[in-house]
Amino acid sequence: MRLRYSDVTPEKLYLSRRELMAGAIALAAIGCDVGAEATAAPMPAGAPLKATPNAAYRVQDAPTKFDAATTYNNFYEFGVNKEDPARLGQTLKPRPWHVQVDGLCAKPKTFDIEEVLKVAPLEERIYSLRCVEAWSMVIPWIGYPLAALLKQVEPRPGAKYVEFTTLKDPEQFPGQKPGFFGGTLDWPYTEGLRLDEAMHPLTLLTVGMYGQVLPNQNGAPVRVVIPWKYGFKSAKSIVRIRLTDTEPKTAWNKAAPQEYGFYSNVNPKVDHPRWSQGTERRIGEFRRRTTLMFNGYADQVASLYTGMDLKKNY
Ligand SMILES: Nc1nc2c(c(=O)[nH]1)N[C@H]1C(S)=C(S)[C@@H](COP(=O)(O)O)O[C@H]1N2
Ligand SMILES: [Mo]
Repeated sequence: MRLRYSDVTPEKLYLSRRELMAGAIALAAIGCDVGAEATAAPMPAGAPLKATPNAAYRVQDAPTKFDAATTYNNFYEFGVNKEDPARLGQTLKPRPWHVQVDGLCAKPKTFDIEEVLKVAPLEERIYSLRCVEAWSMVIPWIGYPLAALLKQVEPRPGAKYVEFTTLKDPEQFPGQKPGFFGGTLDWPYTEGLRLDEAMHPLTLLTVGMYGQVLPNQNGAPVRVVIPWKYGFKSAKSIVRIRLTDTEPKTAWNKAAPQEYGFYSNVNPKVDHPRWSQGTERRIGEFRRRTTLMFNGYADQVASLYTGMDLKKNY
């Protein structure tokens, strides 16, 4: 059975807790215990999360329906189909949770997730997420610049890259069990950015969306969102952030190097070997939109790549 949250229109993004509980009860009533399970945990998915809207960072397009943003997901730890993460996501336990921040830094530290939430004021930013599969969504994320967390550990001058690692635990992520489809990706999922990309003010350490705690299927309890790069750079359910002098290996690059490079900037001029990247389908729409260079953030980020051949560094 496919898990469905109650339908939410873009004009009505901010569900009250009462409405969410009603949704959970409705799910329980149709024989699905996911809602009940989630409400038993501390900081359950669906709990309201306060954040100050940051008007400097909001795309003008209408946000994607909450229902679509939480039922059409890529999260291979739960399966390869878009509906798998919502259907199977309840096995992930986002509390207790720790994030180890280490590597080339003066003050390596393991943060409890409650500490992570308090490193900087939570902001709401409306970014689009453009998947390499040529679809996109517009999502009101909640978080703060990753730079704020990285500054706390004091990166050393030799640090040139940041590696993100997702939790590896087949008990929580059925997709990591051998025989499920264990051969698809090399677990744990890892991703990486150059340090200047990681420190860029657009790079958001993300703990919520749509006014609430991040649902499991969207990468609870903490993920990154890098709005000018394809969605797969935005690693979910992060347990480690490591500063390094060497370009980190990334899960998709290891799986298919000719299709997924390290940089993975949204670039309509560089086709995926199997399809065009020139257009995209916004989830909830039928027409195709023209994909913009750097997903519309060229003014802010193009200077990071001065002198680089972005066809070679795809
Ligand atoms: N750990 C992990 N992170 C991941 C993925 C994944 O499979 N595992 N999929 C990526 C891809 S391909 C996309 S498009 C986005 C989807 O994020 P969303 O489900 O919140 O829209 O998550 C990215 N982060
Ligand atoms: Mo993606």
